[in-house]
Amino acid sequence: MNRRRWLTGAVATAATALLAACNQAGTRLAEQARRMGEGLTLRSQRLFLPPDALAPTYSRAQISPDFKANGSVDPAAADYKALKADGFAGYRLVIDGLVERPLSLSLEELRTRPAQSQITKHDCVEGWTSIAEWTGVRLETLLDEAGLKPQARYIVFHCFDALDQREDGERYYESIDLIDARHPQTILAWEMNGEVLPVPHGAPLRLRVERQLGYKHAKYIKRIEAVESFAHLGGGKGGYWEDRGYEWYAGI
Ligand SMILES: Nc1nc2c(c(=O)[nH]1)N[C@H]1C(S)=C(S)[C@@H](COP(=O)(O)O)O[C@H]1N2
Ligand SMILES: [Mo]
Repeated sequence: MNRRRWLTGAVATAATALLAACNQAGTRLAEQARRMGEGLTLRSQRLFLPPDALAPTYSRAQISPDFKANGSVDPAAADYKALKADGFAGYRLVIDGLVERPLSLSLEELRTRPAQSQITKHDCVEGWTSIAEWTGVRLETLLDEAGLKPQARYIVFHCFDALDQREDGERYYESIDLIDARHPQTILAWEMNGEVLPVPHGAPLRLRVERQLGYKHAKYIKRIEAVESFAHLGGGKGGYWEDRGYEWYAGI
């Protein structure tokens, strides 16, 4: 009897402590659950989808007449404005970090690489979608030209724009793993719907990473860096919005 009472009491105490811990750490638990959810999405997509599984593509007739421009639509940064004033003639895409041969390519040079076009649906976390045709070079083509070092695990995109439009504001950045970087639909696009990529949509060069949500599709790309870890960049979470709570893996 004593033993049973002691046990009941012990269980009750443990339950109370657990509840208190739960209440106190409610947000922490929610955060862990979110992380687990993200891990599950990443792992299940990586497990069940072949690395090359393609995002759906659409017909020209399905292209949205009014593709929304979102986030930065006209970067105020001085370096960007100077390049824009000149029609991006002085633009150079830098590819460096953990590569054997760092690259610096003008738009003209980029256009000599094999280009591909794809008509895909853009899916923004804010709840809208739009379809457009994108043309550019596969990211893999450029990464192979630069030659990834064996330690390279992620590809980081450094952008010209700061969302607060301040010169010293934190510039947008994003990162993806090598599976998405080498995916056949992952391209650096310089054309949208057969026209030169417009400034609101990321001129002169933007990423299309078709199996992930809109915020992963870095616009206004200035530099591409191969890294082993993104812990040292920005807030350490791998992207501008990730540093503010969004998931790093935004698989659709
Ligand atoms: N450099 C940069 N890239 C960015 C953003 C941004 O603000 N800056 N916004 C992201 C978000 S949230 C979305 S939905 C898409 C919007 O692309 P769009 O303007 O072509 O619709 O760009 C993404 N890439
Ligand atoms: Mo978005």
